[in-house]
Amino acid sequence: MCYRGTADLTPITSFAAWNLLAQQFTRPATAVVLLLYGAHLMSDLQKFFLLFAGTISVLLSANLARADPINWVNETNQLSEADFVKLVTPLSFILNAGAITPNIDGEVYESGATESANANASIQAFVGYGNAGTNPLIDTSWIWFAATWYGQVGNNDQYRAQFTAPAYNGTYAYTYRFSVDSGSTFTAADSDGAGSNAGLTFDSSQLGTMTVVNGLSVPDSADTFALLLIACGAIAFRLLLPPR
Ligand SMILES: [Ca+2]
Ligand SMILES: [Ca+2]
Ligand SMILES: [Ca+2]
Repeated sequence: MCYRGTADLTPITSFAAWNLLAQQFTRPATAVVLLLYGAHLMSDLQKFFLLFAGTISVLLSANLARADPINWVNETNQLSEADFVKLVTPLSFILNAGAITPNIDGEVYESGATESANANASIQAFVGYGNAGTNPLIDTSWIWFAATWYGQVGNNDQYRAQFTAPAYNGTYAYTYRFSVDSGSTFTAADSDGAGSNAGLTFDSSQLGTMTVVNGLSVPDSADTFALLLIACGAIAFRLLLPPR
């Protein structure tokens, strides 16, 4: 039996239900549970507690708050900076907490790599979101989801992705990032174009806006913060918590 909740410990029957309330990453059986949380919550560590069943190790570490570092190359004019990247559509949407987003499309142009009418194996695309007003180039709490090649738009390659909305009401920023060197480096996209082509810069104020409703309220203070994670299997969570 798995549980989630705060005081009531409402039982849930599957991780699919839990997944509606938190980003869940399936891990191999017997893996440890990793609770990943934003660095801004470190001082509130004592506010968390975990309930779990089965043989699970729980690790809480500041180091775990950070995903694998992303090597951003915006405004470097390195060859590996994508020539042109853009969050195309939509630029905003409203949805329920835990719902699946609309299709989100982005485009990339890299000279010699994207022109042909197919995907280029060295190009990777991800769509991600973070708290409104944050900059994905410096905010490691952003959560990213792989996108798939969707089609050819002139010389550009178009990518498409969806993801599960977070549990907390509020506004979030989202955008694309692209790699033209098989994931070694990434170029962040914005809605009016970024990359190494002339006149393009990445602007964290030109991102998509996702508004989440009918979900959990943002805690007013650390004192009102309660249980967020209960696990009953070999899983790892990453919780994205809006700023207070
Ligand atoms: Ca380039
Ligand atoms: Ca192509
Ligand atoms: Ca721009």
